[in-house]
Amino acid sequence: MSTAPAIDGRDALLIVDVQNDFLPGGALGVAQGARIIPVINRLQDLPFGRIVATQDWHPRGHVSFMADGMPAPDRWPEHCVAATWGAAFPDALAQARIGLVLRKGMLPGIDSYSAFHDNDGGHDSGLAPWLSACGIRRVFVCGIALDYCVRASALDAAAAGFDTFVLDDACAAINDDRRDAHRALHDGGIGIIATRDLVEGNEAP
Ligand code: VGL
Ligand code: ZN
Repeated sequence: MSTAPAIDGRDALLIVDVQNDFLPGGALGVAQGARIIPVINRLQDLPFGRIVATQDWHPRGHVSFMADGMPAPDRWPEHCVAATWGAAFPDALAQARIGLVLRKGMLPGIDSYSAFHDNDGGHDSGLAPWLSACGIRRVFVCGIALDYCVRASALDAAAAGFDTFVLDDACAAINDDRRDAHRALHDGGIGIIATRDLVEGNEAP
């Protein structure tokens, strides 16, 4: 059990890819997707200094889309095409406190699971220096998918020097078995915590 860290202005919440296409009814809908939205809304009531939301935002014909419906590693059904309904935030997601929306996966030939850079390690998004300039020390990550974009973003946040936590119950996973993702996060020095602990830890006595 991790202790619940008290949240203040030096903490950031990173909401990864909570978009219609990753929710039930979307092109790459993840079953648990709808359940995490009220949890993420509750998290946004904590006194984070910055709340950042990413959007997977692909051009038509993006390299990550399966050709001829052929399954392959890192190939997916067409999803989150820029400026379509599937790429939009769901109406149920609270958006008033989101201070930065960061779009990724926009280049046709390379995918970007992480909010920090593309899958080849290039094209730094500028997120790490921006968070540092805002005085952020710790990053709390939630969203979709735990085993892809949440995992990659959390590992990069830790690699950039932020104390990093993943809110496990505020994440939806593509694979039902979360063990690989948890192991990778743990090996990256990332704390895996529950939203309930964080919220309770921040309630006035
Ligand atoms: C994601 C697969 C393809 C994600 C994005 O947000 O985890 N997964 N594009
Ligand atoms: Zn994608």
